[in-house]
Amino acid sequence: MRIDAVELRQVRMPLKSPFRTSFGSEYDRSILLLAVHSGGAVGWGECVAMSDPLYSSEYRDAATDVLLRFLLPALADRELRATDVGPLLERFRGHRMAKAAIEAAVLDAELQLRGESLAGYLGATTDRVAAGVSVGIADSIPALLQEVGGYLDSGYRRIKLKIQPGWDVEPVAAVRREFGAELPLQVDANTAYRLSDARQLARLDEFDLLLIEQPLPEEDLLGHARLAEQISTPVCLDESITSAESVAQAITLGACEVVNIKPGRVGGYLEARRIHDVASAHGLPVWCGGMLETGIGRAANLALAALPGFVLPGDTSASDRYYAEDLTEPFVLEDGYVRVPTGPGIGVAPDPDRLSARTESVQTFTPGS
Ligand code: NPQ
Ligand code: MG
Repeated sequence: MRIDAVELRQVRMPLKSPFRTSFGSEYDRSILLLAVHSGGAVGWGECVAMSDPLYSSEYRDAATDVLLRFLLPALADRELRATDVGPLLERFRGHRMAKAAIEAAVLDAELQLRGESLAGYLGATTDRVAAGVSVGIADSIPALLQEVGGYLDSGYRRIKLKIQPGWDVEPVAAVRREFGAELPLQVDANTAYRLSDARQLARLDEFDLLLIEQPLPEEDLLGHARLAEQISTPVCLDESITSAESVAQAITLGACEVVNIKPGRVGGYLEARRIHDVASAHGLPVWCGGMLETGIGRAANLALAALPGFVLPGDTSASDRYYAEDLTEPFVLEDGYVRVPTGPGIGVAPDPDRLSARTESVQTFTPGS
C-alpha cells in the first residue's frame, strides 16, 4: 500500500463518570484518531496518549506534533506494509503511542485491502474474550462496594481496584468481605508506592489477589524485583514494559511475574505480539490492558486479547463502562465476554455523525506537500 493522506482528528469523549487513579481524576477522554487513506481504503488508529503526561510522558498534542513533523514524513512517498512501519520509525526515540497509532491505522488499511481480519492476522485462537473492569478510587467504601456490585451484576469476570497509599488494604478487605473469596480480584497502583512501602503492600497478601500492577516507578525494575521477594501477591508490570526487550530483562531480573500488554505503550500491535510471545515462552500469564479506548482501539485490543497467551481477563470492558455513546457500534457484554470482531481489518469504523459531533479539530497530512 501507499499512504495517500492521513487525517489527524482531535476527539473529546465525555466519560459517564469521572475516573480516579493515583495520578489524578479524568472527566473526559481526549483522543487523537488517525485515518489513513490508501487506495480507496480508510484505516483507523487510535492514539492512547492522554491529554496530560500523567500516566506516561506522552500526551496527545505531542503525539500529533511528532506524527506531523517526523513520523508521517518518514512513511510517505513509498510502498509500505504495516511491518515496515516499526523499522522505518525506529531512529526516532520514544513516542511509542504515536508510533502505535500510525502502525495500527496502516495495518487496518492493509488488512482491509486484503480482506483479512486483524484477529486472524495476529493469530487469535478464540472468538470472545473474558471481560474485566478497572474500578477507580472511590469517595467511600460503601460507594466502592456499590460500584463493584453493579459491575458484577453486569457480568464482569474480574475486578481491578485502583489503589494508592491510604486506599489499599481497606478497600481490598471490604470487597473481599462483600463479594467473597472466589471473586477474581487484582489491584493497580500506577507507580504510587516506593520499595520502603513493602511491609504495607505485604498486608495485601492475605487477600489472595491475582496480581498487583505497577506498584513502583516506571524505571524501578530492581525495586520491583526486591518487592517480589517480600510479598506473595504476583508483581505485574504495566508502565515499565515498553518493548519485548524490556520484558525479557524484567523477567530475567525477577521484576515481572505477570504482564499487562497495552499496544500503545509498547509501540504497536506487532511489538505487543512479540511481548506476548516472550512472556508465554517464559511461562508468564499476560492480559490486555486498557486506556479508555473508543470502539476503534477497543476492537483492535480484542483481536490481540484473543491470542492464546492472554490467559487472564483484561481491561477489555464493554463500551458502556466509559461511554454513553461510543464512536463505533458499541461493544457489549455477553455472559461476561466481549466478542472479537471478525470483519476485515479491525472490523469496525466510526459512525460519521457521532465522529463529527465529537471532533474538535482535524489536520490533514498529505505526502509531498
Ligand atoms: C492502567 N487504565 O491500567 C490504566 C491507566 C489509565 C483502565 O485502568 C484517561 C485516559 C484516563 C487513559 C486513567 C485502566 C486514564 C487512562 C487511567 C489510563 O494503568
Ligand atoms: Mg495499569
